[in-house]
Amino acid sequence: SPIEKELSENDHAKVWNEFYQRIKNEASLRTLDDDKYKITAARKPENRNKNRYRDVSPYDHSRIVVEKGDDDYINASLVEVASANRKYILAQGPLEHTAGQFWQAVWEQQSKAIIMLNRVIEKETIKCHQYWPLGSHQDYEDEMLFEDVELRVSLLQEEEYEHYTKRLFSLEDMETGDKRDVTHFHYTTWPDFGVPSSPTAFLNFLMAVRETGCLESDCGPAVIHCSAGIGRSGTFCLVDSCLVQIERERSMKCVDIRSILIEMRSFRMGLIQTPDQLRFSYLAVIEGGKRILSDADANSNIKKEDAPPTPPIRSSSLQKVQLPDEPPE
Ligand code: PTR
Ligand code: PTR
Ligand code: PTR
Repeated sequence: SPIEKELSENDHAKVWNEFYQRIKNEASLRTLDDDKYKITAARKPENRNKNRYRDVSPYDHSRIVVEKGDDDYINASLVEVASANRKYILAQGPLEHTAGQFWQAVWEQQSKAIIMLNRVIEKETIKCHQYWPLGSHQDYEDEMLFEDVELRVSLLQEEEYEHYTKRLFSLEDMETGDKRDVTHFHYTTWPDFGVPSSPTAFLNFLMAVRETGCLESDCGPAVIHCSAGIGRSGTFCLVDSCLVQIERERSMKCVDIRSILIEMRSFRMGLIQTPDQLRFSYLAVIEGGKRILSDADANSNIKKEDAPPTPPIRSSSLQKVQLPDEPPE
């Protein structure tokens, strides 16, 4: 396929760096000096301390506007890939004082899942606020209140796998009593400015995310974040969108990784931060594409027996029951 050819040519000539720079330049030719790509909300004095990094801001045209309260700003962007019929919300890792707005965005946008691709501490630095409850099995509370937006987040369930942890939260609007479940998919072994340990490890994660339906267009867009919400988050969305195209075309011939990345970069800056993350995207699209096409093949003959799902390393269910005389666990 053309993408395998491009991968091996770039490998052979050792030109990933140049290849990546060219895509970046092409994307910035679009966004530079074009009035459509203004960044004003992020730079307002009252919003400056809501950005984790000074150089990573949402464009006005695609920023997520928070409806509730007077403060509508959050460092998050709606990224639309029309050719794959996908929408994603890419966000920075919440800061302590923006965690309420973050959950409010999840609530208002009707997201079914949050996909987190970083760890709270990386290279001995805090890269994201601990914005969800850790649960009583770790001697922590199993719920958190965000008074500024009147939301309660409760941890109901947790399953730990080799490369990720899956959690189930209940999100409650304390004003109305309405509740909704939100799944947390937390990939725990992807270093910043790096790549996952293998395409297979990443694809297993992506397939687990897809299985819940949270990336489909019949619910709100999933919220995807890392620390800045551009490098790892961009890689995740690029691979997913390319795989949607392969599924639809039933072929790897038509997928154009470059132009999808350029399209995505017009909704949020900086998506994919290193040449190696771009190369990894090719590897994952190729391996994932082959999996999808061979599954489709097998299904058209005889119904292939499903491989048994990998059991979690650790799993716990937290039932919060109201027992007036019992201290909480
Ligand atoms: N900003 C540079 C880049 O984009 O590659 C360099 C950089 C690399 C900055 C790593 C920070 C890095 O991670 P940490 O903040 O954890 O040292
Ligand atoms: N200026 C920051 C830096 O270079 O360290 C911004 C930044 C941080 C950019 C992390 C990307 C980062 O990676 P990710 O988007 O994967 O969290
Ligand atoms: N990590 C980056 C840095 O500090 O160098 C932050 C950054 C983010 C830089 C986006 C540039 C960005 O846009 P682009 O990737 O298109 O150059």
